[in-house]
Amino acid sequence: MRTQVGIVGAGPAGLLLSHLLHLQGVESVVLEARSRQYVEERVRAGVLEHGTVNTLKEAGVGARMMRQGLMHHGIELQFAKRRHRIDFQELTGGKGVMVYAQHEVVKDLVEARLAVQGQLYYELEDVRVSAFDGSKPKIHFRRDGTAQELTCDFIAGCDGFHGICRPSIPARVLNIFERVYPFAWLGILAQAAPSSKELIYAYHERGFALLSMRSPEISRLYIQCPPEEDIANWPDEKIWQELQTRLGMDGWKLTEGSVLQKGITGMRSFVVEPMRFGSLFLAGDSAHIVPPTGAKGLNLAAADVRVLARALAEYYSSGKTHLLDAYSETCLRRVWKVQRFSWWMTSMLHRFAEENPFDQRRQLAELDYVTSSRAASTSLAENYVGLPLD
Ligand code: RFL
Ligand code: PHB
Repeated sequence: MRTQVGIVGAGPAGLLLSHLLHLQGVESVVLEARSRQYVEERVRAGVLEHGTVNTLKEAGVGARMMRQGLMHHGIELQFAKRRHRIDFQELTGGKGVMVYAQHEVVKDLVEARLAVQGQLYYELEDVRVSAFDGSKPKIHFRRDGTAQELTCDFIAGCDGFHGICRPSIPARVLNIFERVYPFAWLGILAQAAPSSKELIYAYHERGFALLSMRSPEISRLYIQCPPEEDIANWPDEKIWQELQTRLGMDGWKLTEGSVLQKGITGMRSFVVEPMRFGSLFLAGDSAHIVPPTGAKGLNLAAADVRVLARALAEYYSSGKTHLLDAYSETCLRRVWKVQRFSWWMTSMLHRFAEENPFDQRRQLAELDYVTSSRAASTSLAENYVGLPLD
């Protein structure tokens, strides 16, 4: 097999890249290890930045999102038994975010690729990349037990944090920046009408909690828990009780319902530099991870592939490589600002094992400042709805 751009991974980064390339007349093949059903049902992110929404709309894959997604113009920060609204619309000149599940974005992109006979291959084994320091890189894999090869001009490593592309680059040329947090999130998806119109980020003495949602019937809720926690120790009743304690207010109770799905996710900040080696370009979670507190991972993946699609289109139309050469630097400028925001939100809202009463007072003062100063609220709002894309 041969194509122009070989894409490893059919998550949001790989699929959006393939679609954006198609719109600009560049051919690609997407190679995925898991099944289509698994990828389309994987419960993950839910908040799309203003710019991500526009990217999807402009690319012609936003119709269902615009019908079924929930447009939000603010969030609530809860601490010391009070809620404070951050009004995005007012603070950012009318911007907001879209609450629309990542797996729905994935379904929309798969449909758009298949509608034009886009080449997506699932359930591949032993995916490997080679010769990406030369001019004819290859992706090797087994399909239905048969070894195959894809020859391409470029490889896009969109295979997530645990993928094979990043580890294929010689370690000596990579710089890794990392912070692992001493806590995790226990998340549930519940058949329960969201108890609030907007997301609630709560700082509580027992730990962070988040109320989010997927639809008018489905709630998505998280609580901070120890990183080594076993989900078996958390029967549904105990989860609801902890959510009620952390999110509850006088005269306000969370609506409960049956738990459809639950899981625990560790929290880390991670960046690899550079995001390119030879003809292999890393995009999305394969190059960086943020803790979910800022709702940024999917948005950062979308921002990377926008830059990459434009650079590849420029190369194929003019032969110029300046945008490809600038890819890593262009992306990393945004990546680090988003890392800063995600780290800051995480540090402000969670309880840390090693903290002392000084740190707790400082966190409360920070929340008080953020919710009472227009300058500080504006900073949160402009980061949350998304920094400008170009
Ligand atoms: P993905 O989605 O991990 O996709 C990578 C794909 O590559 C495949 N793969 C391989 N394919 C072929 N060969 C191999 N050897 C392969 N190895 C792996 C995988 O099967 C997969 O299909 O990465 P991508 O595309 O970069 O997308 C990144 C996002 O998924 C991620 O950043 C977000 O989900 C993070 N995130 C959130 N981001 C937001 O913007 N807003 C949110 O509200 C938000 N909430 C979250 C989140 C992530 C969470 N978890 C579970 C990590 C909430 C949670 C709980
Ligand atoms: C979610 O709905 O899954 C979600 C929302 C906001 C976050 C993280 C996750 O910060």
